[in-house]
Amino acid sequence: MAIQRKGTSPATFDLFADEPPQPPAVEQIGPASFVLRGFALPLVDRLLPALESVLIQAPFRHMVTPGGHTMSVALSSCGEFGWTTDRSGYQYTRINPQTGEAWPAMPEVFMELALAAAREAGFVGFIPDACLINRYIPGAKMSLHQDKDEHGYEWPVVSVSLGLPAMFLFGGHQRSDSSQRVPLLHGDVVVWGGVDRLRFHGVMPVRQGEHSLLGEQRINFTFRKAR
Ligand code: MD6
Ligand code: FE
Repeated sequence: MAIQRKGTSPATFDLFADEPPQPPAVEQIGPASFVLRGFALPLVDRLLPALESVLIQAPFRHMVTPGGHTMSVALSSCGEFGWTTDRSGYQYTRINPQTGEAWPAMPEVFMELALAAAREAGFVGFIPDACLINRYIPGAKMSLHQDKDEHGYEWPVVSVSLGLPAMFLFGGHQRSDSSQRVPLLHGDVVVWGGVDRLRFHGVMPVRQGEHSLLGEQRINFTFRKAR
């Protein structure tokens, strides 16, 4: 007599019986905010060498906030504008203050990913002019903040997660509003805009771990239209 797996009927042959249930590829986390699960995975082979060449020209460094705190996240940028912070405030600049040179051009594969993700979330025609690159080592975090240093908010932010997992906090329009916890994995892309564009958000301290491609770190790209 054949052994029946629990829950499988003898009359049907379930092709996917051995697969764990898969979460939906697109999760909506706000009226105009979406998590595109694994969306960046097909491009990872091209993203990583492109990232390396950007980092040779504009190495990661820890910046200081206007309040005088050194960020636990290390930053770099590429594209026409780079995001910087120092004691005088946050701003987008054309020149990397660290090197005195223009920020590295946005690699084609970065642009390709940002456009495709924005389109998938309904933001057709998004052309970012800034890509902030964040590196989290275990323990690094990003406190709740709003992305509001751009000149306008008509375009979304596209955020790509690579490497170690992280718990993204997605809050409301007031700092004191409660936050949803959204786990982000290697290859996930978050797109938000419209009525959600100015919602508070942050990242909980990244947990110790080793990613097969990126080692002990999480890398995040956030694409924006700064000007
Ligand atoms: C991060 N992300 O995921 C930090 N901002 O490492 C952000 O601050 C962020 O993911 C705006 C939109 C999406 C984001
Ligand atoms: Fe942000």
